[in-house]
Formats: sequence, C-alpha cells, structure tokens
Amino acid sequence: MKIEQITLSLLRMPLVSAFETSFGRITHRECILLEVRAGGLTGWGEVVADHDPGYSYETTGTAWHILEEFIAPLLVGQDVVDVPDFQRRVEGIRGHHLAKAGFEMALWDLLGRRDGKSLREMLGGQKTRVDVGVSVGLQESPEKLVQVVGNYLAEGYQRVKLKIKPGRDVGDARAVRMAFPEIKLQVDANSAYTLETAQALHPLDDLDLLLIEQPLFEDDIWDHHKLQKELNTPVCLDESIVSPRHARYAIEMQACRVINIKPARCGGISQGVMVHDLCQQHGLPVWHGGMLETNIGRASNLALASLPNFRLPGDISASARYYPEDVTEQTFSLNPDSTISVPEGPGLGVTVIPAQVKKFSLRQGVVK
Ligand code: OSB
Ligand code: MG
Repeated sequence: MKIEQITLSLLRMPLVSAFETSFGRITHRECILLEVRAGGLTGWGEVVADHDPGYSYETTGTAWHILEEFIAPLLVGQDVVDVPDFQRRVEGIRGHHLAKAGFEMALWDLLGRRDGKSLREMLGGQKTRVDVGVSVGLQESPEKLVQVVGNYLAEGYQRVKLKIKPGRDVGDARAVRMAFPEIKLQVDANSAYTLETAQALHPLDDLDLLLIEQPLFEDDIWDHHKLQKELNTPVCLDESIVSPRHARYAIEMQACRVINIKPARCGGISQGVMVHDLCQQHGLPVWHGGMLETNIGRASNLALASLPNFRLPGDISASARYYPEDVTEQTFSLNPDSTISVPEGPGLGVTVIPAQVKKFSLRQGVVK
C-alpha cells in the first residue's frame, strides 16, 4: 500500500481511577495515535509508551522523535506491501519497539480494511471471545485492596492481578487470598526486586498464585532462572521479553514457565505472534498483557489473544475499567463468563471518533 500521509497525535487521557505500580502512580495516561492514509483508506495505530520511562525506556517523547524523524520518512511515499516489508524497512533503527509497533498496528488495520478481513482472521485466531482479568494497582492499605478487588469480582472478573513492590507484597497478596480463597490470583512486581530482596517473596508459594510476574530487572534473564529454581510458583516474564530472541533465551535458560505477551514490547503484532508460536512449540503457556490502551490498542490485543496458546486470562479489561471517555464508537464490555468478544469488523474493527482524538490531543503533527 502506498503510504500517503501519517498524522501523529499525542494524547493525554484521564483514567477512571489512579493506577499505582512499583514504578509510580498515574492519574492520566499519555499515548500516541497514528492515523495512516494509504490507498484511499485510513488505518489507526497506538503507541503504548507513556510520559515517563517507568515501564520502558521509551516515552511518548522518544516515540514521537523516532516516528517523526526516522520511521515516517522511511515510509511516506513508499509502497509498503505487507508487514514483513515494513519490518525490513525499519530494521536499521535500533530498539524503539513501542514506536515501531504503533505503525505496524496501523498497517494491519489498513491491510484488513483493504481485504475485508478482521485482524483475528488475518492472524488465524479461532477464539471469538477471550478470557480476561483485571490488573489492580497498589492501594493505600490491604483492607482497601480487598475492597477494590471485591468490586472487580462483583463486576464479573474471574482473575485478578495485584501489583506488588518491596514491603507491599506478601501481606497484600495474603489479605486478598484470605478474603477470596477461590479466585485466580497472580502478582506483578514490574522489576522491583533483586535476587537478594526477592527472598522476601518465598511465602507467596503458599498462596496458590497462578504466577509471579517480572520480579527482577529487565536484563536479568539469568537471575530469573536462579529465582525460578527456588520458587514453586511459576515465574512469568514481561519486561524481559523484548523480542522473539529474548523469548528463546528465557526458554533455553529456564528463566520462567509463562510469558506475558505485549506485542509492542516485542516490536509489533508480527513479533508477538512469533513469541506465541515459539512458546507453543516449547509447551509454555502465554497470556496477553496490557498497557492501559485506548480502545484502539484493546481491539488489537483482543485479536492477538484469540490465538490458541493464549491459555491464561489476559490483562484486557472492559473499556469502563480505564477511561471515562475513549476514542472509538465501540465500547468493550465484560461478558458474564469473564470474557471479552473479539471485534469482527475489517482491520482492528473499531471506528475512531476524530473529535475525541482532538479533545485529548496535546499536540498533532503530519508527515507527508
Ligand atoms: O506491567 O503489566 C504491566 C500497565 C502499564 C504498564 C505495565 C503494566 C500495566 C498493567 C495494566 O498491568 C494492564 C492493563 O492494561 O489492564
Ligand atoms: Mg507486567
């Protein structure tokens, strides 16, 4: 498809409630939306970087810079025939996976609209509904946490993920486990521990958790191997898996028993599929992570999570969990069985409301 024009919009949207992790507390989420014109069609993509480099070194600032100065000029006016062609064209740009993934998402949307196929169909996903859970941020006290979790359970979520950090780990998880003995429960440390401080996590083995997500630093795949040997609970890697290669390293080093797939972290949906397939070949289950996406990114996540080796519930909650107002006509809601239905329209299957994009935009830029 001949890329005619790329419009970048830097958005800042208020969250329904503050979200606190081991790397900080936010009340608003930034992201970059890409509107790509090609062949008389428009495709949308979302860059899931945030304002601060807390989860990833990439920020909305770096992603804007890389997209405007390096990625867009390689593509505008060019005939990008398919996703592998796009990946080849940006191969010379080191890192910056979140920025690249934003364009890749828009390209999938364009290709799907051209061919009248949904992203799920293009990826070969069979599931039309995917199992989901909710990621619950750090709260002021274990009592408050139990209350917040109880509210999500009442809404129908059947799996809960708790954010933890040193000093706010075993106590929080135990309080939730005592209050709700039967629920599917897991925790996420977002790299807050070292091998030494992670010794405090041993009592989690008694709480029947599905997994412990990313306890150690992003580049500590080997230390995760050491920690996994000491724990009965499966270790799951998120931040460490920045490419299909890193997934292979983690599998070969036995650094984890589960992988969280966030396609953007790996460089795009195509790279997420590769991680999925590799894990499937090695018998490792995967699940779909979340980055507090708008409904654009959520539509994409649901399509990828329809692949068969997504065997644990994803961090893909209903639209109402995130923003009071979103940018699409469609709203994603939770089905009574703790699933969300995968969009069926062409491409991402969502219709963007330009006025909403404008409303939340701090800045817009066009490359043509
Ligand atoms: O580590 O999974 C994470 C949100 C932002 C950055 C990192 C993470 C998260 C979440 C939210 O846990 C999951 C969601 O989008 O519902
Ligand atoms: Mg995580």
